[in-house]
Amino acid sequence: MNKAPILYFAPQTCARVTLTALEEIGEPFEARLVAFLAGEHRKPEFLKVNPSGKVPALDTQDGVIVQNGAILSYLAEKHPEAGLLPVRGDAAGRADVLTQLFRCSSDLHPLVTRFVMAPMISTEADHAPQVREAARQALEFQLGALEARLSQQDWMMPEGWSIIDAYLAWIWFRITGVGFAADGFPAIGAHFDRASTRPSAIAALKREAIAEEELAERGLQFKPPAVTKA
Ligand SMILES: N[C@@H](CCC(=O)N[C@@H](CS)C(=O)NCC(=O)O)C(=O)O
Repeated sequence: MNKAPILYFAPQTCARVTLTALEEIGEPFEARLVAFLAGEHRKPEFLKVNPSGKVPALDTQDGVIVQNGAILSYLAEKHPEAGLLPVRGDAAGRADVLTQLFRCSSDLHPLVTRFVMAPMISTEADHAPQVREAARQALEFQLGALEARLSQQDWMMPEGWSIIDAYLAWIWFRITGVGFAADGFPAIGAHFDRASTRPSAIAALKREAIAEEELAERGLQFKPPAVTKA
């Protein structure tokens, strides 16, 4: 019998995208909480799973897979019936799918980190407002292209919903949660609302809520660090 995959995750993080993918697949899996505020992501047991000390990490029958983009590509290939990514017949078409996926994981995610975690990016605490403002400007620029795209089509890929939509929804949740102004991006806002009604998205949030309860009981609930102007 195949072993059920174990997803190492933390609520509110980008592991939500993998969680959504696993819910979309609908097969049994274990969601194992990594409590950042207890430093569990730097403990030897977790570093054996992912030496980078980051979530998501997915322990599968083929070994541990890390990096959201790699995990999502792996799951899409293993479970074609789940339709996580569009299937394209040619190299350029497949590259186009990966381009949109990497936009989220490689262009936008690092900006999300700077915007949300600004006080932890510079060694100088009072640089946080400048770090956040630079990230805000870069996000505004990058999201402009996606706003134009989503003004023309409901989902990131023309074929319909894909896990890339869950990725963008997580990005939107994260940045608007700490004050990114949504006004200039009505198509992305509407996309977020659509993506959030998907049963897999709702199921992922339920799993996160259970983890949040556990963290609250342990006094380890994460709140993004405040940025105060000097
Ligand atoms: N490039 C990685 C980034 C993963 C990542 O940054 N995860 C964050 C949560 S959103 C994390 O685990 N941060 C903890 C740390 O970096 O110490 C991926 O796409 O999987």
